[in-house]
Amino acid sequence: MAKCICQQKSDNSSLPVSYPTLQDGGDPVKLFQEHGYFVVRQLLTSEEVESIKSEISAIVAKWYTQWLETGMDGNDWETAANREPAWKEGRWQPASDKPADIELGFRRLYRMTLESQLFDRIAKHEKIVSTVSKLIGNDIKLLQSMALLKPPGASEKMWHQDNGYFRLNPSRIMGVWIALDPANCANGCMHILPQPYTEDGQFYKHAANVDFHIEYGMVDRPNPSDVVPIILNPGDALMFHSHLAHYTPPNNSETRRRSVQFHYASSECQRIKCPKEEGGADHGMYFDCDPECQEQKYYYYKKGETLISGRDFGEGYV
Ligand SMILES: O=C(O)CCC(=O)C(=O)O
Repeated sequence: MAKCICQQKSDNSSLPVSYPTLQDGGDPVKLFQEHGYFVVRQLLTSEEVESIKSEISAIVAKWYTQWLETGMDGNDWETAANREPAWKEGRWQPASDKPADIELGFRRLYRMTLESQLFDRIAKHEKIVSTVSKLIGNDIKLLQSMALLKPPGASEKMWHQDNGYFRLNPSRIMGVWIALDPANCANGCMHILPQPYTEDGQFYKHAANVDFHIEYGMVDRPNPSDVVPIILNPGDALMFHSHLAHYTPPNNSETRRRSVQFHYASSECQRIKCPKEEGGADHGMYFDCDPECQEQKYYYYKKGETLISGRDFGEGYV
């Protein structure tokens, strides 16, 4: 089987990859309809990137102190942070207690706009919202915000479609993934399977061990030769629709691959009803996330984090 371009080269510096890119005055709708994604170069300035990195360090330091004071259990990674790779054999094991080593122990921080005014401002950044509104309309909810820190040693993020998690309808939902460090094949850049955007986009089958949410992903991996690695510089962004299958490989390099990610949905989105709620079949330990059967546990996202613009439709909507 032909390999993904990342697997064909050992030197990541000059991969011959070009992307659909949103230039000034370009039409994001056309790019979505043709490719399902596009790149925006220098969406954030280097000052903005540096201030986000400092904010992340401050939040990690604050949370770490809180956790030391209040006791850390094995479950808080889902609500707040994913302590990987320093969470080993059921214990928190950073290289040392120095702030830099503590930060290298985290893979992901979650719901950042609730924690930080800076993240809230970036989520509402004029350059982002003006493009998002062309794609999903003017009534916009932020579903979730994340700092994806992917330190050396962090594992892969399985192939998945974001609406495989959200399970919202209509699928006017999209992700904005912004690099804070150079993101390349070696340190775990985003990999995507290009797919034109349609509102009734295809769902691939997802499955997981219900006890380990991070392993929730697509049952089948795409053909590597169809996969496009998205190599970005700090401040560059990938914008993609919520049915676009994507993945990040493990970080096998010595360098961090920090990024922030925001997911936006039309305020009109509602969660797709699960047949189980209506007395459907129980799939036991593993479950089948065909559109016909979704596990309630995965409806974390039924309420968005914050209203970005336009109307909030209230109860029953995101
Ligand atoms: O940045 C990563 O490692 C993965 C991000 C991602 O695909 C997600 O959180 O949905």
